[in-house]
Formats: sequence, C-alpha cells, structure tokens
Amino acid sequence: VSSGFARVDAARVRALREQLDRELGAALVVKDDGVTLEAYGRDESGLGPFLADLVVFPSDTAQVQAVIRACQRHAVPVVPVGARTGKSGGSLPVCGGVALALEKMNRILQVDPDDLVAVVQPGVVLGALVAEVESKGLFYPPDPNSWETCTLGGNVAENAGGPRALKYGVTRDYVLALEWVLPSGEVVRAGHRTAKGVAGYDLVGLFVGSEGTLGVATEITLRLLPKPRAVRVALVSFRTVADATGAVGRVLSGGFLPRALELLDDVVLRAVAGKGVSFHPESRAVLLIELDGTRDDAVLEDLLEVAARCEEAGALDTQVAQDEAQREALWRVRRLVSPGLRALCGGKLSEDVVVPRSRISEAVERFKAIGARHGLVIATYGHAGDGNLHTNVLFSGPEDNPRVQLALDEIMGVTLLLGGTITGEHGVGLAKKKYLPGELGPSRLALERAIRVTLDPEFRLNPGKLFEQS
Ligand code: LAC
Ligand code: ZN
Repeated sequence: VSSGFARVDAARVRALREQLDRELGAALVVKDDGVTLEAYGRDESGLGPFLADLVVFPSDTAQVQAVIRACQRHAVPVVPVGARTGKSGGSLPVCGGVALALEKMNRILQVDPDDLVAVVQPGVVLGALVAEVESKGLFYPPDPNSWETCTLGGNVAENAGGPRALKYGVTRDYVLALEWVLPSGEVVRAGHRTAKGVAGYDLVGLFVGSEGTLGVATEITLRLLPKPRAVRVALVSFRTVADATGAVGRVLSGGFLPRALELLDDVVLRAVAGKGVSFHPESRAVLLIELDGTRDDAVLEDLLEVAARCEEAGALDTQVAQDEAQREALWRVRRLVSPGLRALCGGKLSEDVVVPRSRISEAVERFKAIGARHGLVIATYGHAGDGNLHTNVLFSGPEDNPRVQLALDEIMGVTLLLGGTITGEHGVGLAKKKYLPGELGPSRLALERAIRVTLDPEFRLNPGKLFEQS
C-alpha cells in the first residue's frame, strides 16, 4: 500500500516481536496473518487499507504497558484500536508497526446505582454497558449511533457525541476518571470517582478526545444518570431547511430542551423514502424531536406544544409515535440515513462540521451550492440542536475524488467563516488533518504540539495523525 507515510523497517519489528515473546510469551495474543492485518487496516472513514505489521490483543493494563514500552524501545509505531467504527481514520496504522487492539479488555467492572458510577474496561461494547445500566434503572446517554459495535475506549478516544448530546452532552461529560497508560508506558490515574472534584489540572479533559496520541485508557470511570421514565418522539415535516431550523430556534427559546433534535434534508428524505415511514408530499426537510421526563402524560403534552411551535414556524405536519414500536420505527429511519445515502450514489464522504445554530440553514444552502459548482450532490442531516451537521458529499467512483476534495476544502472554509469547527464528533484523525491548522491557528497548534512532545517526544503513538512532529 502506498500511503505517503514512511513505514517502520522490518528489522525493528522483528526485534520488538522477540522482546514481546520473551517478556509476555503466549500470554499476549499476537497476530500477523493477512486477514487480520487487512481487517485492522480499515475503519469507517473509507481510507486505507493501511496495514500494521502486528496486531496485539492485550488482556490487562500490564500487557498494554509492556507493549508500549517495547514499542518505544525499538522505535516501532503503536496505534490503539477499538472497534474500527471511527469515521476519521483515527485508528489506522498509517506507518505500520503495532495495532494495539483493546477488544479483549471487555469487562464491566462495576455498576453502582448509589454512586451513579460505572467502571469499564476500554473494550466494552457500548450496547453491553447500556443494557447493563438500563436493567438497573440507570442511563448512560452518549451514543454515536453505533452502540451495537462501538466500544467505550473508542468513544473516549474520539470524544463521541450522538443525537442525545443536545440535552445530555458528549462522552467527555460522562468520564469521571481514567486509568491511563502514557506513551512512556507509565500508568496515571486522572480525575476522581466523585460527582465533583477540581483538584489539579483537568487531565481527563486532555485525554478524552486525544485520538490515541497521548496514551491508552485501560479503565474508564463513567458518570451515570437515573433513566428517564418517559420518552416521546415526533417527526415534523417542513417545506424548507430554513423553516425547520427556524422551528429549532422557536422550540429552544420556548423553554423546551429536547433530548434529540435531528434534521434530515431533501436528499436524505429521498434516500430513506419508503423505508417504513412516509413523509408529507411537500416536505423537503424533517425534524425528529424527542423529549423525555418523568411522566408520560406531561412529556406528551410538552411534545404537542413543541409541535404547535413548529407549526407556527411553518411545519406541514407532525407524526407523534404512539408506542415504543412506532418510536423505534422513526429512529430506524434515522439509522438508515447513512446506508440509504450510499445506495443513492455509490460512495459518500460524511463530515461532521458544526456551525452556530443560527447559521445552519445558511450553511446547508452554501454546501449545496458548493456541490452544484463541482457537479456533486450534497446531502445534510444531523444534530440540528447542536448545529452539528453531517454533510455528505455523494460521488459515484474514485474518478470523482479530485472534485470531492475541492468541494470538501470549500465546505471546511465556509464552516470556519461561519464561526464553526471542522469536527463536532468524529475527530480529526487522518481525514481532517489538513484542515486542523486552519482552525487552530499557529499558537494553539504549537501549544498542542508541545503537549504531545512532552508526553511522547518521538510521536510513537499514532504517528501521522492530527499533526506532524515538526
Ligand atoms: C451519526 C454519526 C454518523 O450521527 O455521527 O449518525
Ligand atoms: Zn453524529
């Protein structure tokens, strides 16, 4: 694979492997067969494959430490990997070396209903944690829409968000403490198990979202909430995205804080048409609005008031899910968006830009115009309540790539001009690396580089990501 990245040389990998064999022997699972290397060479960014030389599967913190120390000693790159559901290429081993797969560390160590705390290993699948906490009447809100497969370690590395972030925040807001293996191999415990705690710098905030460049989480302590007793969702149709985003403003300023406020534009509606829900024939945008609370009758009453506010803003109609099955059908449409869009055209690149809420409709219009100039269809959906837009550039094949890249450059430029950010939840990784300097500017980039150099002078962890060593 030609990647433009310098690969580690084979002699160093051999020396590393000998040391791992000596130190850990059969206790550490190591694979280097073609099928495994190929599988760990890809994620959901569509980039790659980038093949590691070895994929190792540690089963405890001590093994993670030993692998990282050995990689430092033999100058071999090491890239932490979760479930490979990432969308920015964050876990791709672009320089070869070691893929450090955390999936064997998959134990839920504790769910404490009194302290409202869960402690997990990084390889726990989000859905397994959700099932466990919900069986105890508790709630863990962040879900990047891939709970069946994504893992908590990956969620922490990328600071995953998802539809419920509007009311409940993102992964960072739930991580109380971390056991963290630094790039030196040393273990630190950052944060605290209590609900509050301000002693020392906010290292948890530094580590969460560091995309595998500052170390590896080996134990994650999470804040839980009581599970809301009542949840209601409605699908509201509009003639235009501008009407829909006008409604978002009216709902929020009316004193309502939905747990989700998702927008789908006209191209997205075409992509999911006929998949279990029908839309008003004139609708060119819809909002999926979900509220929660303690009493169902009160939540329903609020939802109807929210719908009335949407009608004042020009909504065509509102469908309120009458039971759990109808609620699931509406959310299924949301989950079908990504595959539906891919089926429309063949290929797509999904961005996750954020703009101020007041600029959403302008952003969607400008993105569409950028697409039109390059002969590409642009679809936008996403977390309207947060201004976090999944703008998707659709294309038919690799021959479209130059046009797609030009369109993306312009989309990122417009996003920054509108006062936004290049990534709200998928991370910079490889996919958005070239846009990071434009967002951070020279002094912040220098500060972030200095932090990375302090912890990992040779950029051994996840080299080639976020920014270069110099
Ligand atoms: C979503 C993921 C793609 O919101 O972020 O569906
Ligand atoms: Zn999202």
